[in-house]
Amino acid sequence: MALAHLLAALTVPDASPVYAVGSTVVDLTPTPLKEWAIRQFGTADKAVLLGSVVVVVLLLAALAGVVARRRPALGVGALVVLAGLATTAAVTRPGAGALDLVPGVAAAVSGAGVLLWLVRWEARTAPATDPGPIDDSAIERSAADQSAGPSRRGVLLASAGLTAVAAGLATTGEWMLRRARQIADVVLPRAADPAGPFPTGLEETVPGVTPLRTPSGEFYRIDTRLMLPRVDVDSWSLTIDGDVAREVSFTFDELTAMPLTERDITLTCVSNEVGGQYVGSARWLGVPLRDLLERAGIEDTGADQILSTDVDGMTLSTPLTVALDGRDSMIALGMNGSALPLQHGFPARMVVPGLYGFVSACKWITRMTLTTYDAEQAYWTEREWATDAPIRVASRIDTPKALSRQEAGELVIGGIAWAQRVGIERVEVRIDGQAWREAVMGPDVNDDHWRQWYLPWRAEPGTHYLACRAIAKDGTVQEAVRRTPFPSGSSGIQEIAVTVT
Ligand SMILES: Nc1nc2c(c(=O)[nH]1)N[C@H]1C(S)=C(S)[C@@H](COP(=O)(O)O)O[C@H]1N2
Ligand SMILES: [Mo]
Repeated sequence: MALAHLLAALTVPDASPVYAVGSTVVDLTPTPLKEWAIRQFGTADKAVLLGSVVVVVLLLAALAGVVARRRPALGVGALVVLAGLATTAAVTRPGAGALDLVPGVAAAVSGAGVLLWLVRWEARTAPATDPGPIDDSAIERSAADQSAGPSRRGVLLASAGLTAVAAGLATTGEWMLRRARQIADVVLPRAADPAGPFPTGLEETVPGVTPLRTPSGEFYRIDTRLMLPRVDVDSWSLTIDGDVAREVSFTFDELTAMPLTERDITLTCVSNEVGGQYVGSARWLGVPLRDLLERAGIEDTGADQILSTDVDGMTLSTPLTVALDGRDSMIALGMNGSALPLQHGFPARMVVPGLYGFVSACKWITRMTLTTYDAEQAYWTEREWATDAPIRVASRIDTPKALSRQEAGELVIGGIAWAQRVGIERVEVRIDGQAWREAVMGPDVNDDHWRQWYLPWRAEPGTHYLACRAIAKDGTVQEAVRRTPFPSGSSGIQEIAVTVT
């Protein structure tokens, strides 16, 4: 297993028996059990899972060893079956190639070899029933000792030595894998089309308001993965295929060599509830989607869908029109001045202003297939979510917090509002069901970016109900009708209660 882990580090990290079996366990675990594990172990869930895989494999291998002392063929067979299962887990991953066989096969061969060697060696140390005539020459005696095979102590030493070698191999492999995951040394060129200066946000003056730009470390994260993929940027590429004039592929270096666009864009998850946290704003740096599609040639395409595939075969659908209607759709390589963090899609992801993430923001993207919605369906489409899912006009109260206690006096009600593609004109606040009052607006970064707002409030003692609604630049008023996130995004007015004392 240790040798396989090291070989995986040198070839395909995900084909390491530990990772391959771990991922398969995750995939086969029923959702309720998965959620229980995430609640129980939090961010340690990954370590607990991988640790369990190692312990279970060691126990099973020990069992195979015990069996092998009496029936070597059976013991070795059990070990080969174990390695075979890990190999199967590795090669059945989407996108797996012939190289994925290497670690598992190496585990089978080296495991079987080592076990046979240990068993044979131990068999030869079995105490001789008839020591035979004792020679009186010391030299001859020591020679006889050797031909009788090694001592039990020798077998123990050999086992300890093997364990040490294995630990060394595994540690080296793990160290190499971690090193390969470090992406800090990816440096991106400047934008040919920069975003321009970024205004100072209200967070400087209105305590409790969401900052105008979300730091990458605080950006919400939504995806189906329990373990982040480890993408080797040197072998990664992005392919455009399907209904195009010519299939094209881009390496990371080829993408960074193209003219890059930089934009401040607010992303939103369709699962965001009214007043929820699944929304974030960042400065994205990337290649315009249109430039990439033009390289593939889409003049005569009959496609209406871009089917994006990530490194693990996860698919997201995006309407082709968003690449061509002039909005700043891009394949982003950078976020807030650095390469994409691993959890936000390193090395590349799609960013489309105005569409919920599940129909646009494919992280760890490797392929864009031009096709039709009739011909092929993406992951969430198969699960009955909407295919055409523009982000609804929405606003959120950040301060004061719902159900909080405040001291009577001069308070400030503040928050954010978004209407990507159109822009936010104004926000209105309703206190205790009275008439809507206009809030003071923060800087207008661009129409694809959220806007901060606040309203000074002289709070009298008692329980108060605060609500907000956004009005977009085209006059659209945030909808009051209550919708659940499924299937095309939540709607409704957020109203919170606060106690003033
Ligand atoms: N490969 C992949 N990309 C994905 C997802 C996913 O599960 N897998 N989730 C999508 C969803 S639902 C959203 S809202 C955005 C969230 O992006 P973030 O995690 O960077 O905020 O990523 C999208 N891209
Ligand atoms: Mo989402």
